[in-house]
Amino acid sequence: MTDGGFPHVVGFPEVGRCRVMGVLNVTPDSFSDGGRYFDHRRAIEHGLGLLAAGVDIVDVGGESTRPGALRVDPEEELRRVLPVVTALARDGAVSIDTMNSEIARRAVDAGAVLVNDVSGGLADPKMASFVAAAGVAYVVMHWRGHSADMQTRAQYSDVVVDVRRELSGRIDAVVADGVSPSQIVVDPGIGFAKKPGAGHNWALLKHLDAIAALGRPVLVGASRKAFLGHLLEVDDVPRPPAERDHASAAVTALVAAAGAWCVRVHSPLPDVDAVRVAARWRAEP
Ligand code: PMM
Repeated sequence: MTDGGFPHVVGFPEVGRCRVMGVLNVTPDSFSDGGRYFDHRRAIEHGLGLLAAGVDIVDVGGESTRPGALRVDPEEELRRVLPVVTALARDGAVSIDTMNSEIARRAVDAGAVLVNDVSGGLADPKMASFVAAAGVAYVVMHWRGHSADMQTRAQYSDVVVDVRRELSGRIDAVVADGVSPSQIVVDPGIGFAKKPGAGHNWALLKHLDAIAALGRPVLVGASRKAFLGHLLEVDDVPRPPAERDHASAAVTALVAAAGAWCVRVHSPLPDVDAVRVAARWRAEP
């Protein structure tokens, strides 16, 4: 089954365009939005605002994965995300951004329809079997280790070939644990063990077709990341995260035109229009 040229993913009806996922980090220390939504009431308000702006999915996360970040205690992660997932799932599609199968289970019980696991099942050996049993969509991202020291692992002979091979291995592993291919969305992991100045992220974005050739839909999370700050720097000073949204929307237009299934973004208004432009662009013979 296809979705306007996009492979079908369980639980996601056809929309004929790249989807937009709005980021909702319920953390005190995210690089991109600096703890603005740490309070539950503000987080829920922001999530409703994302839905009103036209996002297809709100991605709720309670653990910062910025380079150098330390792990959060699971009790605390649950305390951060559960009330927010519960409230927002009444109004729209919610995904849970977690590497912990117990957090994923509680979020799915509360109405989340997608598990977004930046570790691609590597951080918690129980994640894939949970996702298999739950039957929900599952984002498998390229990951080489926890944020505390991930940038030391940004060594590639050919970043596109290496990321594709490692993602292929993760697909095989989670399918061996019972996940159906129709649940899987793959993600090249922009900024995760990828050096902003080394061109790793640009190579992956430009050659998204190599990732799509794995046979599963592709999600791209480039919004506000350091490689954009690096591109837009002035006098060796990177552009700050909150001033990277125009560049983020440009990436959205390009990857959506190249066939991405979903983009994960912070400030979605331009992206919501950009994916429609890209769909029309793709429809033109
Ligand atoms: N990036 C971040 C967090 N979660 N999930 C997926 N699937 N892909 C990503 O690229 C990704 C992610 C880190 O960015 P943030 O701190 O702005 O949320």
